Amino acid sequence: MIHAKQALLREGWANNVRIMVADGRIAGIEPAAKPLEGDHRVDTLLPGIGNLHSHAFQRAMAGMTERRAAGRDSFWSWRDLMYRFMDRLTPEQIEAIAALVYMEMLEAGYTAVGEFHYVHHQRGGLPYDDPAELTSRIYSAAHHSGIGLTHLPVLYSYGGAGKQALSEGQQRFGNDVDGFAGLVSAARRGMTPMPDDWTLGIAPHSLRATSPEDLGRVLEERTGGPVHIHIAEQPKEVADISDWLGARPVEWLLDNAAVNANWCLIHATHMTGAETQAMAKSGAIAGLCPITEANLGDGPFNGPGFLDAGGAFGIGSDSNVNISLAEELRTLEYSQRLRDLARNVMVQNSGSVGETLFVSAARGGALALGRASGDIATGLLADLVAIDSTDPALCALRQDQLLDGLVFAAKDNVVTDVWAAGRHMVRGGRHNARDAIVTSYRTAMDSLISSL
Ligand code: NGQ
Ligand code: ZN
Repeated sequence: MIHAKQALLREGWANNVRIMVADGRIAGIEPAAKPLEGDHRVDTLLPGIGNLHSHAFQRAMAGMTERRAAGRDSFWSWRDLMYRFMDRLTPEQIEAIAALVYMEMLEAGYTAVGEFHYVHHQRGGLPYDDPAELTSRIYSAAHHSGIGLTHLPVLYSYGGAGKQALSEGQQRFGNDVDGFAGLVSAARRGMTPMPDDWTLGIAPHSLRATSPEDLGRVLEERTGGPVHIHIAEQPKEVADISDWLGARPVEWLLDNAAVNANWCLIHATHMTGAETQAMAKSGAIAGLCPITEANLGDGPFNGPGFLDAGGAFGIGSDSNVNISLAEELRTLEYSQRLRDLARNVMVQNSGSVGETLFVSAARGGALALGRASGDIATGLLADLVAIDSTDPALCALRQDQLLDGLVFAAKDNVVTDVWAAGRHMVRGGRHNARDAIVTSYRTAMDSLISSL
């Protein structure tokens, strides 16, 4: 049992709340209750947020691509460096990095992650003896960390729009539709002994890395679970897809696939007004990754247009250059303010920006991850985050200002406790297995750096 001085329930704030947890789910909620002996007592309880988009391995190159070379650096020059970095990674290193990443996510208040997993093969493109070797490594890391996993094996068949061959740097990603089907089956088998709250989806990497025929086949063969795809992140991608398919990426996808609330469109940065409205109407979740989008120079999302059309969104840490839930939400709002020369943009009509962002991202993230969570409500998974409202950054705030404080004024160290499907992984702001995970990570980094 958990007792919270205050909790943000589906219906809104409540005081002195006891939460019953059984089999990883919220079994009962009792407001205006006294704590009983044995209860785990926290200050403020919030729904946990699902981080809907991660490439875990990229965490280990954070800080390595922020140095200007001659000429103009761009998303595409960053991508070349990322390919070179990725090329040497061993399965052991990939596991150690992912464990660190998932631990950091939990400590930041994320309770689940959508791992958009596309490094499948050995250097040069030869499959491992077990073609799902690297999927197993992600599973081990996630299991060790306790995070809720939505695993998204990626179909990456071509090097660029128009079925270009994979480049040298992309050999480790490549699968045709049959290879991909084998990988998904293996990923499904591998998930059997894993926690019940885990889910499997699929992820055609992007329109440029697949083809209309291949995409049609994988969608036909899919047996459920969410579908994630990168889309319209960069102007060049929009131009390449338009030249090839005769329509802009979001426009093409909405016209050619049965896009609905099982879909998560990652980035969706460069859309026309009409695309923005059509995407919102489709029910697809916008998978926004504001820190990475800023880091890579992608551009700001059309927040006001999407919200006006009733669109749903969640957040992802994507390249994992910095894992911070509050900063992710803050960057989203600030990107809008900087573009629009306005304040308090990501909320329709009136109300708290921080609370709106937090609640929307919790619900949108759960939808995108195919996870029965996103609120504190009976029957949902016990994905819960406790923060300390007595922290100096928050102590002067009223209840209805608290999440504005969390998003705009506090550091992630206000997070005290985190439960993922009832697994109590963070206490006193520290992950239970922090020391072991950090030690393995350092060992992995030593071996990696000496191999470069
Ligand atoms: C990714 N990153 O999948 O990690 C991509 C780059 C690619 C972003 N789109 C890789 N931010 O495009 O091949
Ligand atoms: Zn991505």
